[in-house]
Amino acid sequence: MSEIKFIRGDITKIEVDVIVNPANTTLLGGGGCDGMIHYAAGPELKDECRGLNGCCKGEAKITKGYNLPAEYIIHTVGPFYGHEDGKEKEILTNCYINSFELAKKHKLKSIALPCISTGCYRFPKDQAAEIAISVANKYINDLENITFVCFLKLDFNIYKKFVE
Ligand code: AR6
Repeated sequence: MSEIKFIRGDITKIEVDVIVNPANTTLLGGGGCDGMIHYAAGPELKDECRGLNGCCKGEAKITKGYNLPAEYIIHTVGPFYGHEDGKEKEILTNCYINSFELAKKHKLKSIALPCISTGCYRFPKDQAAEIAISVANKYINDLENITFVCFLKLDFNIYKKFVE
């Protein structure tokens, strides 16, 4: 049976078909989760990313996972809260939709996602979790397993609140 799970942890350690990377428009790496994913995947990831010519906000692109336990990485670019002309929610919703669509297209069954845009990009955590969960609910019949990986206890507690 399909399920949506919430765990605390480091997304670079999760064994799934695909993890989602909260990247920036260059797709060439950065800080936060993006930095950790590039570090754990190894330099070949950056080589593949160079060929992708970046990514627009709300869109998603796929690469191999290289040294990660995950087979693939879907890179998506979230909104920088307060800098998107009021389109923050729409862009974040698109990040989740396009990530799930890409996983579906590649016939991937298990996907792990971080709390996109809630770190450096400062999206309010409650609102971001609500968007993430509502989009995930629409895709759970297409994928067998959706896991939200919360690095911080604070994020984990917010997700828990939404499923109680
Ligand atoms: N596993 C799971 N979640 C993590 C991990 C990890 N290893 N590390 C951090 N998080 P952020 P953004 C959580 O800042 O807000 C980068 O420089 C973190 O606690 O990584 O989308 C990019 O290159 C937070 O909840 O991404 C962009 O420039 C969430 O991941 C920019 O930051 C997102 O935090 C993107 O900012």
